[in-house]
Amino acid sequence: MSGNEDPSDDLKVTPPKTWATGVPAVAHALEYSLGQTSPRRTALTLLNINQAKGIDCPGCAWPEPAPGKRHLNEYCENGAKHINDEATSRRVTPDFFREHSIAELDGKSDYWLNQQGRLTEPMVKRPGGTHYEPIGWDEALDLLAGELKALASPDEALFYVSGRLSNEGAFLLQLFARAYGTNNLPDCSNMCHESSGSAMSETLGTGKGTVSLDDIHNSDLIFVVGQNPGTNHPRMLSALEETKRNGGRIVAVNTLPEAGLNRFKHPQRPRGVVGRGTQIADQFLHIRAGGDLALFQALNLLLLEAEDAAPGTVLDRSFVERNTTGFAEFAEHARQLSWEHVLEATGLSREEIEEVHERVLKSEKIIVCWAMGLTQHKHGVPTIREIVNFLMLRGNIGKPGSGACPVRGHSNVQGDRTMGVWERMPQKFLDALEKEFGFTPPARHGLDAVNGIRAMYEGRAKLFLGVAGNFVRATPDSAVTEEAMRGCRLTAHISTKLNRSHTVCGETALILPTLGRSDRDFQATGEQFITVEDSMSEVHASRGKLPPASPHLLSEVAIIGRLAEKTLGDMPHIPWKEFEADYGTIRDRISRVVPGFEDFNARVAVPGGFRLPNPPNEGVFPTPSGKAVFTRNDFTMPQVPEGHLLLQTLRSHDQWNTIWYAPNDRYRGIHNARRVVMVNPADLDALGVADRSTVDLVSVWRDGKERRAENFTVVAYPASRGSAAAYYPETNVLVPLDSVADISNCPTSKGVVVRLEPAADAA
Ligand SMILES: Nc1nc2c(c(=O)[nH]1)N[C@H]1C(S)=C(S)[C@@H](COP(=O)(O)OP(=O)(O)OC[C@H]3O[C@@H](n4cnc5c(=O)[nH]c(N)nc54)[C@H](O)[C@@H]3O)O[C@H]1N2
Ligand SMILES: Nc1nc2c(c(=O)[nH]1)N[C@H]1C(S)=C(S)[C@@H](COP(=O)(O)OP(=O)(O)OC[C@H]3O[C@@H](n4cnc5c(=O)[nH]c(N)nc54)[C@H](O)[C@@H]3O)O[C@H]1N2
Ligand code: SF4
Ligand SMILES: [Mo]
Repeated sequence: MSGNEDPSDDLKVTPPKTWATGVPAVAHALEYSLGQTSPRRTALTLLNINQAKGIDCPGCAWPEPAPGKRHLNEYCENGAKHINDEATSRRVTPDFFREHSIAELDGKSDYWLNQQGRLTEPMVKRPGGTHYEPIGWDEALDLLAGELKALASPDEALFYVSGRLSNEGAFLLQLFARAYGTNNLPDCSNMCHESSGSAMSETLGTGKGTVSLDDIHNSDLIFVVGQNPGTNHPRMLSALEETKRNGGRIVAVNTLPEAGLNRFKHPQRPRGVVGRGTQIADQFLHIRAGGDLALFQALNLLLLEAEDAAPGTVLDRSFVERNTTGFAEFAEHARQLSWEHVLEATGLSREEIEEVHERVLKSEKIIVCWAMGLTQHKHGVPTIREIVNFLMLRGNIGKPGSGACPVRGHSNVQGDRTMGVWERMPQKFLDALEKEFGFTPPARHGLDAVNGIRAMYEGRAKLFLGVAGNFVRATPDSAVTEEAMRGCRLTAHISTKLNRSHTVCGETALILPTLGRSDRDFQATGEQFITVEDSMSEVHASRGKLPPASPHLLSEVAIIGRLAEKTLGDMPHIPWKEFEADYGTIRDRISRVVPGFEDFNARVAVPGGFRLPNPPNEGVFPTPSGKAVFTRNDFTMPQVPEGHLLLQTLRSHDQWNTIWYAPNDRYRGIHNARRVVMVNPADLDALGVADRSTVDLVSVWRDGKERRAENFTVVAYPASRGSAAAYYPETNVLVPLDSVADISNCPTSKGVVVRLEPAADAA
């Protein structure tokens, strides 16, 4: 496919696949990689990806097996595509920006922007300018520092971080923001696993999962809820295959019958190439959108009743008594659940739920994994709290083979939080920063992503610096966000590739191009490596292997450090230059500020790195009471008016978040198109909408404002009744900024009430 043209919109639909991965997947990855760069560079990235001395996959946060147990090809199709999208030989030069005005670039698709290649030199758009122009690093950072110093208050600036940033970069960015005077550190987690963090911190005293890869392999029963691992965490399927080999069972809960939850063919095993593969899910619950709270409430009720019938045999009384509070209140509340409500909310039969219950009773070691299908609902936090209740009832926290497993998205999204990128870091962390660096960080909480957009929209925030993401496309209510960004005095992005956040920009705008994971990183004291933390709290090194994409690139650490120095001068005394010259000196500071990182440099030098302590696994629950907390969660389910559907906005197989690589979603049988909405045929009948007709998606929200995404082709698809699915970011325009999850403030990207209207030009 040519990099300069959008693939044509020529929808072809084939039956959804019933198995995932295998040889075709490897072929697809190679095809994309070779379209981006040479066979030699492709081989270099692929042989190094996820190896102990190699490059940490810049894709998702799924962990690698221990060093001795790694396969020579320890990557999946999407990891391979992802790293070679970064290792591309294509380049965006100053000439490119001379040829294309910003308005022209803004008219291009996300695909086109990404396909232009790696950014090579810093660029500026001056006030009133129509084009980006080249600018030297010093001048660019002086300009940015000057604007930061000119703000009336540090709280007028926002520092957005996405989970691609390294631990070292993230630590420096939060240090800079706090030394400058603000906790305005919105991050991609705000739109991702924030609901998991809120629910787990309250109940277990930690926002992180309690499970290791060994636990996954050795569990009796694993729930995979609201997650599409075949596309989004493909190597998780190898882990689940091992669970099955060890005799474990899998229950998948989803609104779509995702291919990876069904049969899996391991691409690196002969059986995966020619055989039928492994049946992953032993039971599939085709749940209604947002029905998961009701499902776990029902399972909890069944456990309480089973304990009544055979006292002392079902619940782990000793765990409950020793480690938890609130059991009696929880149990009393749980017993009031109405089965009628459960069946309505879940769309499941009582027999299906009882079958799951029987599996639970037979299993000592249980894990629940989940992702965006839970977190991005209005009641995401209570749903996850109810899952914690479920796990605690049978003592499945802190026991090998069991636990809570929020499966993270970006490769270092968990690490960025550990490093202090959060608008609400606890006072203890701020105190440790103060002790180490000798300044007092601001105590008032900062702005998260949604509140940050509001602040820009209302003129309370005027300067936006984004690192390693694409804020304009990742955020809800695109029209509002775009206006908010355009209203800023200055927007700046530290990025590897061109994206919409560069074309929707403030009065002044900066593109600050940087090294990616695959690039070698040379500094004054020699070659550097960075570190990351995966979804299971394993911290390890990542070393780039390719020559930098351009001689003009600076590392993220260098850009942040130089900007900090220019903004803060020598007040406070933070040795930014020393940090840039030797990243080991940053790790020394981290080891003194962040608990669990003691002796960081020595421990990360060991191949495979180290695992951070996980308090619940040691029987420690850092909640105010020192105990894990049972919660009472009121039954609730999405309310969808007659004639409407609950839309989820999700990822296709050929995309990485806001960037799509090809207009295909192979496992779901969607080819050559992205403006597609998948709806159950029975719902189409009821709504009088024809399969393959063209519709506008119109979202309905209490502000009465019309939000419309035009010209989507309807595809009859086995989505659960009452729901619809369409790809993000095209559908972000439909997600109202005020439509957020209770408590976590995460946009409800999986719960948008829409109606389908015949498209104007189709009528
Ligand atoms: N290839 C690829 N890999 C990725 C990414 C990518 O864009 N591309 N993104 C990364 C990131 S940042 C993240 S956060 C993860 C996201 O990983 P996922 O959470 O798997 O991503 P989504 O595509 O949003 O899929 C949500 C899943 O939840 C299901 N679902 C939706 N609503 C409900 C519900 O109400 N109940 C239940 N039970 N299921 C529901 C959907 O059908 C779908 O299977 O992936 C990471 N990995
Ligand atoms: N409607 C809807 N909205 C969603 C979601 C959804 O499911 N539905 N999901 C949400 C979720 S889970 C997430 S995590 C967010 C994702 O939001 P983001 O993380 O902000 O978006 P990405 O698409 O991952 O960012 C891609 C850009 O990162 C830059 N980049 C890539 N690698 C590097 C690097 O090594 N260094 C630097 N400095 N830059 C780099 C490139 O310029 C690239 O264009 O979107 C959220 N938005
Ligand atoms: S599963 Fe995730 S981390 Fe592993 S290779 Fe695939 S994209 Fe990379
Ligand atoms: Mo994410």
